[in-house]
Formats: sequence, C-alpha cells, structure tokens
Amino acid sequence: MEGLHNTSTETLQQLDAMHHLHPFTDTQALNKKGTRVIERAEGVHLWDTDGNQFLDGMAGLWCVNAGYGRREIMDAVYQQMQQLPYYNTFFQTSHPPVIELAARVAELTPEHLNRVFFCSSGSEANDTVVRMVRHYWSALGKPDKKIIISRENAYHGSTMAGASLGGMKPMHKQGGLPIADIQHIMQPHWFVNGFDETPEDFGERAALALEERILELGAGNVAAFIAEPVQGAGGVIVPPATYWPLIQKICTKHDILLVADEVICGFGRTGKWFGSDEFNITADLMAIAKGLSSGYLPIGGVVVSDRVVAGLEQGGEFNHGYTYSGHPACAAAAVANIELMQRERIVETTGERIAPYFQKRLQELSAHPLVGQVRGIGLLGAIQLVPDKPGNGTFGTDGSIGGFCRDRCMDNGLIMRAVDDAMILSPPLIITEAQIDDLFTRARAGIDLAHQHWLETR
Ligand code: PXG
Repeated sequence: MEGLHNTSTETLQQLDAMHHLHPFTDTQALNKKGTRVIERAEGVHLWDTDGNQFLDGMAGLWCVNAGYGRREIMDAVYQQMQQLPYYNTFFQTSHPPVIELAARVAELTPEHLNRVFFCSSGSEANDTVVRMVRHYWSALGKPDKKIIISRENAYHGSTMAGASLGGMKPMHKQGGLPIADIQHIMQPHWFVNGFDETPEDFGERAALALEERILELGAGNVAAFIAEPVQGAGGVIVPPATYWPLIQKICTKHDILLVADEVICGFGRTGKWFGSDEFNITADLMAIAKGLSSGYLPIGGVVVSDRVVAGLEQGGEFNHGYTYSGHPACAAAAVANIELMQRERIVETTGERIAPYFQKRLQELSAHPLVGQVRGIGLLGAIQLVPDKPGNGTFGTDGSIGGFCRDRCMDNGLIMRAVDDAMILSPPLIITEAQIDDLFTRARAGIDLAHQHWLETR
C-alpha cells in the first residue's frame, strides 16, 4: 500500500473503520460517525486532515508535557536509532541510554528512591508493582502479605492487573475482573462523597477507610496501598489536605507498602516534579510513564525505594521483565525530554507562574450558572457541571451534558475531555498565559452552549 499522506479524510475514515479497533470505543457508534484524523502538531496545537486547528487542552492523554515538535527529542531518538535501535537488558547487559535515564530519574525522584525497573507503559508499570510488592513480602518470609488495596474510581491502566487495581466499575464488568486479592476503598472525592462535611473532616474519614479495611483483612495479609496523588481519569480529584498525611501514617503503622501512581502527576503536572513532592508523600514505589518521555515514545517504569530493593535482594531472581524494558530509543527520548525540561526550567515555571495563572482562570468559571465546582492543582483542572446551583446534586453519570460540552468545544477548536459531567483540562506545560486565555475563552463558550442546551431540554 502506498503511503496515505495525501489521501482524503473520507478514505482514511473508511480504512480506519474497516481495519482499526480503537481503545475504549463503541466501534459501531464510532464508525457511523467516522474518526477525526489528526495529522500534525506543534507546541500546544494539533491539526486534522481537514486543516482544522485545535488547542490541545489534554496534552494528548495527559502526557505531552514538553509540548509538540521538540527537535531535541526527535534528534536524540534518530541518533540512538542509528547507533543501537534495540538491545535487551535481560542477560547481564545494559546500554548507555537506559543507564543514563535510570540515573537521571533517581536524581529527580525523592532521595530514598534510587532504582528504576523499566517497561513501556503505565499499565505495565502497575503490573510490575503487583508482582514486585508480592515478591518483596515473600522474600522477607511473609508470603501471606499479598492483598493490594486501591480505591474506587482510581485508574491504574488497562491490563489485567492495571484494570483490577483501578476502581472503574465498567472495566471490572468485562473480562472477569478484578483479579484475586485486590480490594477497593472509597475515593477522597469531597464533591461526590463528602458534601456535608468540611473537606478536612472528609479527608480524614476517607483516609481512615484504609485503616478500617486493613484491620478487617488483617495487616498480615496486606501487601500495599496504591493511589494516584491526584486522581486523573477519575475526574481530577484533588484530595483534601488532611488525606495524604493520614494515609502515610496508616501505611507506616501497619507496615503496608505505599505505592504512588505518578503516571499522570509525575514530571511536572502538579507544578512540582512529582505529586509525591507536592503532597509530601514518602512512597515505597512509584509508577511512572506518560510525562517521562512527554509521550514521544512509549516508556514507563517503577521507581523503587532502597528499602524495597534490599528486600527484593533477599528473594533471588525476580522472574519478570519485558522485551522492551529500557528500550534504547525510548530511553533516549526520555533523557532528551528530561534534559530539555531542566534546561528550560519547565517544571519551575509551571509551578511559579503558569499553574497559578491557569488556576486563577479556572476559578473564574465557578461563577458560571452551570458550574457546581471547579477543582485543580498545577496544570490539572476539572469543571464540574451541575443542573442547579449551588451544587445541589449532579447530572448523574450518563455524561450527556459533559459529552455535549466536549463536542461543542471540539467544534470550536479546543480539546477538553469529559469525565461524566466534569470537564477536564491537562494542557502541555509549555502553554503560555495568552494560550491559557484562549483556552478559557473557548471553554466558556462551550459551557455556555451546554447551559443553553440544558435550559432548552430540561
Ligand atoms: N496510571 C495512571 C494514573 C494513569 O492515568 C495509567 C496508569 C496507565 O497507563 P498506560 O500508559 O498503560 O495507558 C494511566 C493512564 C483518560 C485516560 O481517558 C487516562 C489514561 C489512559 C488512557 C485514557 O483519562 N491514563
């Protein structure tokens, strides 16, 4: 088949419909409508094959932190491809890009996290977490400590273990999930679960749910607790300030490993290098992916604390690994990405200047008649659409108003995601103040149209 670069949108859509199965998609419904074919990108913008421009309010899927079109990353990958396009890290071998990346990640992460196990995605990172924490406790002569506690409405990936750790009910309904020995407690979502309490009281109650479950199961049976510092796919849920300190205490008290899933929060998203820095979390393991390479090539990893490494060393060989663990070209992309983020002080600028401006503009939307709550941190934001102010009740979970708003924003050149009726933003970290203004002008226009639609159809 010839290259498809000059093919019409219609032909591309037909081929896509005939041969491509999309993730998280009702195939029949999509194919009636046809996909939007994205062709190129630069900075914070994308263009489709019909020449429409979009401001990418989601940084791809929460990952293109450095923005599109970064030559440094492309050049590093091209050079690495010429030098050594592939070699494995299994049989007592290594290679310069993976060595450099591991050292750089160890330097960036909190002091006690110094070793990295590489993989190709966040899902694989969390599969690795499950096997690693169970192997750790076995190695220490406590094989019964194998239950992993997670949270309802968490997202940890789409593989068998990732989707099981996640607390998304529609995912559990398919394919016989969750797998054994994974438990879920309530999420720290004040707007949904704690409206009558102060956020501080609610944060404590949500954290104490962990202790209750540990006591119910017996600490001798519990291996770890896993959580995103800020839930992303669940709807940008920023926990109350009381939540993380109490979670940390409970894990220490009951000798439960604490796993921070930094797949979204890592690499600057919250305005610090890691969500763990933002919330003062001392994690035993950290899952990373997405922003590690700004999405330019697939790479993820588990960053492991000195304590856990020492335990694993008691267990001999860890029978786990992927063909592409530490893939040279992906590692080179990640090194180049980290280098440019450091050189341009992207994380510092995000934390000091860009995120505060973004949050200020986000807050302004809370006065809108269709908005019940805005929440966010760093360059993460959620705009919760509600039928009646002041935040009395929600539209439910069919997501129809959210979907309507998302589609109108798309028509108007803004990619904003809908999680049920929460509108979600997570733009590239290199976004400027003027581009943030443009983003919120378009977002407000979309919300206005959704409001009008609600008034007409209620
Ligand atoms: N952990 C977290 C916190 C994530 O957000 C994963 C793990 C899995 O990563 P991979 O690379 O295996 O996809 C994720 C991924 C959405 C959406 O619609 C979110 C993710 C992926 C796809 C869609 O918000 N997050």
